[in-house]
Amino acid sequence: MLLSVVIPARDEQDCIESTVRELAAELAAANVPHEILVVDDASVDDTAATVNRLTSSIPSLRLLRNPGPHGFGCAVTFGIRSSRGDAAAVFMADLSDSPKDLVLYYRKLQEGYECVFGSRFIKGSHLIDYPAHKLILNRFANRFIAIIFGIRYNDVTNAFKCYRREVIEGIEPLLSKHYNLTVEMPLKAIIRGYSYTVVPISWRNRQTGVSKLRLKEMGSRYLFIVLYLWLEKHLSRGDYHRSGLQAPTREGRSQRA
Ligand SMILES: Nc1nc2c(ncn2[C@@H]2O[C@H](COP(=O)(O)OP(=O)(O)O)[C@@H](O)[C@H]2O)c(=O)[nH]1
Ligand SMILES: [Mg+2]
Repeated sequence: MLLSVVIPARDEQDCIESTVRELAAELAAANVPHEILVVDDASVDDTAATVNRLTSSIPSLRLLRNPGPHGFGCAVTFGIRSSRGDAAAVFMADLSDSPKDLVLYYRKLQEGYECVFGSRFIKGSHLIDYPAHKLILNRFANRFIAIIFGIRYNDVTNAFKCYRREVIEGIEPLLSKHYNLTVEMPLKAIIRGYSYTVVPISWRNRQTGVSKLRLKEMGSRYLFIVLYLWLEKHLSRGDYHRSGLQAPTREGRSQRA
């Protein structure tokens, strides 16, 4: 099973090399067949040149350039659609996520799960230097999502997750152009009926560079996608569920096709 690791990167020249090297080494040591796709998104620094240089020594590495429109969601979607793996994981360029946890994700896929989601807020997880204001907003947003969707999973908003190919195809079309994609992908997979498991993961704040997340610009976009998916779950009568169409019968009632 080939694993595609999609890394969106904008202006990450100071960390992209160590991220790619650590990731490639860990996956190789664990014998995980993989490709690493760094999606550069109009970086104005040396991100693309650095990745380009690394491709000669790391054969599993590919540099993709998102032609635009730009944004986190557009870049990840472009990377996922260009990937060739039987499964794809989204991984951050700033090495906030742990390559060891990605190996754990892969093992869970091998057990048969269709999605593997990490949580930074369960027994066994580690959280290092999470900014306090983000943590408060994060816990509020995840609580809200868990309540309105009736799920127990408490870290929907984190991007670092893994999906089998059938899930990636089943959650199209992806609508989010920005960070709200981090919520669209897992929530859609859940409400469309794909199986998932949750494992404890570690997360540490970036050591170099600056955060690109602008919460003020993203708040309404997060709410848009959450409400959109809530409407899909409650009003679409299963039209987008993996189990297929609910064809209307002559009496006007629905039945599973
Ligand atoms: N391709 C692309 N990547 C982005 C964009 N914005 C952020 N990223 C990447 O998304 C990841 C998470 O961004 P980051 O700034 O660390 O957000 P934070 O961890 O929430 O503070 C990093 O790998 C960034 O390089 C973008 O517009 N395009
Ligand atoms: Mg980060």
